[in-house]
Amino acid sequence: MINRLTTLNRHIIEEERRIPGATGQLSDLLGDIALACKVVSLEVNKAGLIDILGLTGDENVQGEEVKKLDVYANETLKNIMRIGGHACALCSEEEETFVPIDEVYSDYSHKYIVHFDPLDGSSNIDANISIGTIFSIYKRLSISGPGTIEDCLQHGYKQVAAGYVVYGSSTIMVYTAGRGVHGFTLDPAIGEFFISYNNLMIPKKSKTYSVNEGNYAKWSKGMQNYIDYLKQFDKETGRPYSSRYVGSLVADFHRNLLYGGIFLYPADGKNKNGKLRLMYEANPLAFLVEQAGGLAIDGKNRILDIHPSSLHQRTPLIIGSYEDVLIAKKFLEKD
Ligand code: AHM
Ligand code: MG
Repeated sequence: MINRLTTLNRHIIEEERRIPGATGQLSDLLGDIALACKVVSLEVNKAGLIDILGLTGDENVQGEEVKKLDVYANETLKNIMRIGGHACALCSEEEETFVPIDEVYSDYSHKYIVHFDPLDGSSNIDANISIGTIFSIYKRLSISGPGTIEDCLQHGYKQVAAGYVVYGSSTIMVYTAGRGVHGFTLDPAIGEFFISYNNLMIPKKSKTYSVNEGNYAKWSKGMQNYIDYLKQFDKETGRPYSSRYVGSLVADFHRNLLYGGIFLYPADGKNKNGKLRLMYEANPLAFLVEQAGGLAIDGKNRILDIHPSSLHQRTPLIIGSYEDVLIAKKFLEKD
């Protein structure tokens, strides 16, 4: 039974309290991320007004530079986490390399590494389509000082927490700290996230697939055969499937998490490793989906087991309902 008045902060603190020896730093860090996303949410909601109010060009009415939303989101997350003092390195899809943070900024032991995609699906902003922020948290390996590249390049299975915020018809934050997946909806009037989903589980089998089918001609035979299979009539296996593709990973993933579904961004003739990023997109969503009883693979292997060799590494991503991903794997393994 959910207590409807449970706020995100209270939930995070109660979750961490159950871990022996926990210091509360992870709770604080998740709180910092939530705060940054509230700021971003406010700005996302104002995005459409920029043209109407004549705020285009280089300066807004206060004489401040009007920043592109993805740059704004990146800076907001970086600044809030730097001041928060719990991270020793920040890795962003918008930065060329990781941003090391010195202990000088912190009264705490700044023991975490955070990877984030500040504004995923940003090409959708002008069309008022849902976009999102994705984050992933690791413990540092080094003992002290600013984080190192080795701290930043850890396997996905080492994540201690991950989540996303979707800026849609409402703003929703979904996170896991390794004990289930929980979702919270922002009440914009008071600026609080309230629990809306406790222990989310993704349906084991679905009737929906999400893929950019315009790439069909560039796919492998196995991938083409799988999508053809989903479109054939077969009552027993629930085919044909419906197709749903927003083109914002967070939005497609969130819908599939709630209703069941399989999302695919495979390798193709042009993009040998697919399009999506292992550290900023695939790993955090893979951690979430596994916690929710689903599966995430690159076609053959589990996403969380992939050895990362660079921060911006790409990977094919097949993610969603457990049984659907297993069926896709059978097709893709034949390639
Ligand atoms: P981005 O991080 O530059 O926004 O790109 C990632 C986005 C995902 O949100 C989405 O799933 C995918 O790119 C869509 O790609 P495509 O337009 O090729 O279908
Ligand atoms: Mg992205």
